[in-house]
Amino acid sequence: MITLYTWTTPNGRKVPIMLEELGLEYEVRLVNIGKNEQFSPEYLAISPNNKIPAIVDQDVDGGPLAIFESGAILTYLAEKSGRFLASSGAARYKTLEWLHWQIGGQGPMLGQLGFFAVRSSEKSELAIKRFTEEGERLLNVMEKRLSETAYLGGDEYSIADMAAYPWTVAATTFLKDVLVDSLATRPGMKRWMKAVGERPAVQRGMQVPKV
Ligand SMILES: N[C@@H](CCC(=O)N[C@@H](CS)C(=O)NCC(=O)O)C(=O)O
Repeated sequence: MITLYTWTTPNGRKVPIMLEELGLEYEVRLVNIGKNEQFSPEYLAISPNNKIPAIVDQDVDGGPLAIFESGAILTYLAEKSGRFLASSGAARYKTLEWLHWQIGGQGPMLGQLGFFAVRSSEKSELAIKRFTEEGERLLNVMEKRLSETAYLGGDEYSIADMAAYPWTVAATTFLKDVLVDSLATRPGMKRWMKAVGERPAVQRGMQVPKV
């Protein structure tokens, strides 16, 4: 059994998508980051960086294994199951490349844009300009890739797509007034959004957690 610690944010939805794709049994523990529950000593023992998501896999030789950072969790689950990440060769490293692009680029930059342009009551023109430009640049990088390949890692749907999907949804919904016309001007991304968004496991994962 896997325990998933999560909340209703794009980072929080990557792992439930993977767990749904794999059909693994899991239980959800809510970590309400709006109430600072990510700073509780119990949660910090599992996720020392005080962010969601995290998992605890009970079924591991030597005792339960706690993992934080969504990219590490997705890689762990892919290797545990042998699915959604090639075991070697170029396909493996292309998938890891785009997974790390998402974790280090798309997620944090769109997250900062959301903070400065939408959530913050104080509006810093410079910060909004910086993160809007960076957000647009990253979506253009993604568009170029998806105009050449079916999925981010290549021909196959993978953990890189699972990481990028919830943030691309955020770019086209929560951030729609900032990143205007995200999909209208990006046909590769539009096609990919449809293909990924139509997967039943993605639809179920995007509903987790229910609050
Ligand atoms: N690189 C981390 C980012 C996780 C992250 O930023 N989580 C946010 C929610 S989307 C969070 O827990 N924020 C709480 C806080 O900053 O205190 C990952 O991919 O897991």
